[in-house]
Amino acid sequence: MYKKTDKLTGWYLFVGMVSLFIGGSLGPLQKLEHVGINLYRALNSIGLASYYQGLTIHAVLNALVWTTFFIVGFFTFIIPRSLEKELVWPKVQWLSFILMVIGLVMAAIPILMNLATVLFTFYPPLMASPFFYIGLVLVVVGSWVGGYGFYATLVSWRKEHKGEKTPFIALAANITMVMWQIATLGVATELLVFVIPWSFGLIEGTDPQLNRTFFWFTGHPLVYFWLLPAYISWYAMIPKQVGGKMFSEPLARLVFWLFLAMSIPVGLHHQFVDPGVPEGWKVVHFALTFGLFIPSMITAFSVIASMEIGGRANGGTGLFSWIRKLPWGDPSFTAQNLAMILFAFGGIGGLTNASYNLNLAIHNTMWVPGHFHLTVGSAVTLTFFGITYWLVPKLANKPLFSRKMGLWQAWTWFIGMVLMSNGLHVIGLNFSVPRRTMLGVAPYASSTWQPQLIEAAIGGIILGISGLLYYANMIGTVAQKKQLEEPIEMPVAEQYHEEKIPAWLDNWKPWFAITVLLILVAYGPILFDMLSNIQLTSPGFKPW
Ligand code: HAS
Ligand code: CU
Repeated sequence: MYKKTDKLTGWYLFVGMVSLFIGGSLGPLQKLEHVGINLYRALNSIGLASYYQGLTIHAVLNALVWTTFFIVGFFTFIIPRSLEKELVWPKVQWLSFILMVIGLVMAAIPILMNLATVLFTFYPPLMASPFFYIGLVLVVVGSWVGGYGFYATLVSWRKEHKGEKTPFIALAANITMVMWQIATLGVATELLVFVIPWSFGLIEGTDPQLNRTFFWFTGHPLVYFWLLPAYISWYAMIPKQVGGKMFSEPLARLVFWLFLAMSIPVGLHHQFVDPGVPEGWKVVHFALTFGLFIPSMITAFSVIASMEIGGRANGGTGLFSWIRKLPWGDPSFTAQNLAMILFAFGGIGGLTNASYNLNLAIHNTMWVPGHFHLTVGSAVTLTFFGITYWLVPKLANKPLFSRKMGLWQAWTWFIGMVLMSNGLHVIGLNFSVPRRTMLGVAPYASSTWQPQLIEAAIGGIILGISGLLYYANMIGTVAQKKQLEEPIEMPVAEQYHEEKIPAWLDNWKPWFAITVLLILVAYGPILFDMLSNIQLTSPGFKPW
């Protein structure tokens, strides 16, 4: 069973991993540049024009491509298993993959030709080649098409299982996909209505403020699109891997519904310093962002409780000694647990960002890359690595090449990230050191920044080593001759208490209605206002 779609999952993972390899390789170079060691010159001969082109490649491939390919591939694997039913439209899933690959190639060519050095936020009035934007649109549309196949499978399952509650993993994955499809309407509007016609010269100017607002309509929920698949693993798979049980399934479902409802109407917390956005609306988004803190805290509580159940079942006692009884020799668990610990700090930093007045101190400083390397770079990426430590052996039908190497990888990622993010947070907060800047040649760069920049560079190099360990292990796994002796199954945790799932936690309608309502309240008036005062006046700029 699932043979055809498993192959597809393998392809998604392959493209995602290759992208991360290329994008990730540029990371240590950035950190070295900041301490005055410019290795970009060496790459000039192979066509890399600048630090900024490198930064665009780094962020587009890591944050947009690796994540999206991994997530759609992971869902292609977990949804059928959770429903115990093959995906109903396997050809549509393949179409999704093909569209995403065409989009990736289309976006990659202008980036590599230095025609799209606009970083991953592609803020107008920076103007890239239209093919860059069209490529991104195709990647998103491809992911939507994948989502249609998932919904069709879920609908068909529900018809066959009238009166039964949707299994948690399938429900959570579908909620994530629906959230993503609503969220991406923002960037779709930005690109299709404004930016693409403008980059083709069909309309003369664009409205940067309006475009940014549409961008962040998508940009914030994007981070939960990355995070929620990791949450699926933490909630529903990790408890099984540690010999525990899921603390409370109703609570877990509530969390996913809350993320559906609240991920989108908070985007203005990325625009606190934008002058064209009325203060009152910033306060609304600030308050909703703090509301969103609740499902994350429920997650922290539930996931730790589930692990505690496992630690105690393995003979652990005392207030904390059960932690020692967790399977620290298993790289899949260790990677994900270290990801959680880093996320606790990333999350606290997120709340700092969301606090309107504190944001004024850290916006556009190195603090922000410090924050998102703990979140997307750790909570998400290190969890995805942890998942691949069982998923790739399963797909390849071969044992993991080296558990030891996997453990070294997880710990070096953890140590590298602690050093790097600490350095970045400190200089961002204390000295307002700007992000996205070639500090190595900035005339205003101060020697007082050096200790933390060096700390961050050491962290970056350790992360580079960790990345090499990961890829060596993955290649070793796939390339070896050994076959699996015992089959690997997707870990699915049982419930701790045999709780009944209330009907309202398995019902799309009320949650969908709340989602639409919150978006209308938080974005309706402001978008109406911006559209009524639209100023399509800005020409495109290509400063690179
Ligand atoms: Fe963020 C900027 C606010 C979460 C990613 N964020 C960014 C950017 C990225 C990003 C990429 O309000 C930069 C965008 C750009 O280029 O400009 N963020 C938040 C808030 C949260 C948050 C309030 N961010 C994320 C996640 C991301 C992500 C998740 C990616 C996956 N972020 C902001 C704001 C900005 C921002 C502003 C704009 C800054 C500016 O001015 O530019 C919250 O969702 C965080 C809640 C999370 C927690 C942590 C819960 C802990 C858990 C683990 C517990 C388990 C443990 C294990 C500890 C409160 C669930 C224990 C172990 C044992 C062994 C027992
Ligand atoms: Cu955000």
